[in-house]
Order: sequence, then structure tokens, then C-alpha cells
Amino acid sequence: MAKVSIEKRILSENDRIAIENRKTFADAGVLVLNIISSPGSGKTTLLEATLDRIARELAVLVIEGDVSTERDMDRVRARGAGGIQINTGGGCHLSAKMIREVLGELDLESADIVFIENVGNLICPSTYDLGEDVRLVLLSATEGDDKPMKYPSIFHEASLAILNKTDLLPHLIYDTEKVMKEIAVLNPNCEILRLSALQGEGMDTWIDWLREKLAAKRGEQTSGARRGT
Ligand SMILES: Nc1nc2c(ncn2[C@@H]2O[C@H](COP(=O)(O)OP(=O)(O)O)[C@@H](O)[C@H]2O)c(=O)[nH]1
Ligand SMILES: [Mg+2]
Repeated sequence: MAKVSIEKRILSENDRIAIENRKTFADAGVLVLNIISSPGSGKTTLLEATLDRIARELAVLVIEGDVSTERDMDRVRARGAGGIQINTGGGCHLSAKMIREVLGELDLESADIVFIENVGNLICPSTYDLGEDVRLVLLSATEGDDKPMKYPSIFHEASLAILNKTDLLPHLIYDTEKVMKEIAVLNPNCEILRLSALQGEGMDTWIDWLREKLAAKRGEQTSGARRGT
């Protein structure tokens, strides 16, 4: 009982800071995506492939969450992103507070999109709002087709699911339709894209999706400004 109430308190504290983060992001006019997946499913590869397609025309910041090392930050920096690495030192997820602590070091005003690569796992990061616009869950074909029902919480919370590593499907026993149906049962509002971050299949649709989200966000900002909100 005591454990439950402490967890509730931590979560509501997190939600309060997430609201502040969301306002900071909105004031700067940036679109923010929080990417959640198991280690190795392709978060950083997706960021690299995305940067290759948009970094010349849009200013992209990445907040990299990992237990240790700057390895992922080095990878995205090499593809044209700015940003910052957060090392949790053992923590299994990023929190709104960790994001707030680094915001002062980011030039949000000049940015168009902020990607947050969360610490790799499908469980802990799912309930921690960071103040993002889009919670994105990435699943890769090599993880098996039974995962949505085993880790329902992230699918309840996500607004986009990306099924990655489609290039490997010919070599695997993997029922894509089953995965898509299970996600739809858990969350009918969750959009689903299929792609190969490494080979490029489906990347154009993802980039179009991203551009539409950015345009929609800017539309909201403009109409909000006109209404004086
Ligand atoms: N075949 C294939 N491998 C991929 C794809 N995306 C990522 N990988 C590989 O999966 C491994 C882990 O990728 P990484 O992006 O570091 O995963 P992260 O831990 O989620 O950031 C690397 O060896 C990548 O090259 C893909 O679409 N197809
Ligand atoms: Mg990574």
C-alpha cells in the first residue's frame, strides 16, 4: 500500500513537470517525439535515417537517454543533429524532471523537431509523460510477433507504432497482420507504420507523416496565437 502511494506521488510530480515541459516546447514551436522501444530495435538507426532525409532543411535536436555512454549522441551528431545525452546511471527510463534539467542547454527557439530517444525497454518509460506531442513505440521484427499483448501499457499510451526491420521479414517467422491487429485492439487510435530504417523501405511515408505532424503543430500554434492563447 505504501509502495503504491509513493509511486502515485512520483507519477503526479512527473505529470506536473511534464505539463511545464509541454508549455516550454509549445512556446518554442517545436514538435516533440518520445521514442520508446527495447534495446536494439532500431531507435538510433531510425533517427540516423530520418536525419539523412530532413537535416538539411529542418533543425533537429535529439535528447538521448541511455544508462551510460554518449554513443548514440555521437551517431546522431554525425548526421547533423544538435542536442544532448542524458545518462541515467542505471535508471530504466527518462523522467520529465530529467528533460527539464537539460532544456536550458538546448536552443529550442531555433529548432523544428526534438526527438527524445528513451532508455531501451518497453515497460518503465511507458507511463512517464515527458511533455512530448507524440509517444512513439518502435517494435522490430526480430523481437517476435507476440509483444503488444505482453507489454500493453506502452500501446495504450502511444499515438504511433512503427514496425521496423521489414527487410528481415523473409528470414523470420513473424505475422505482421497479427501484430497490427493486437495493437489496434489495445489502442484503436494508434497509427501504425511499417519500415526498414536500414534499407529505406517505408521511410518516405514516415517522413511524410512527420512533416504533416509538424505542419499540424504549427497550425495549432498559429491559430492559438490568433486566439491569443
Ligand atoms: N536489418 C535491419 N537492421 C536494423 C534496422 N534498424 C536497425 N537495425 C540494426 O539493429 C541494431 C540496433 O540498432 P540501434 O538503432 O542501435 O537500436 P536502438 O538500441 O533501439 O537504438 C543495429 O545493428 C542496426 O544496424 C533495420 O531496419 N533492418
Ligand atoms: Mg539507441
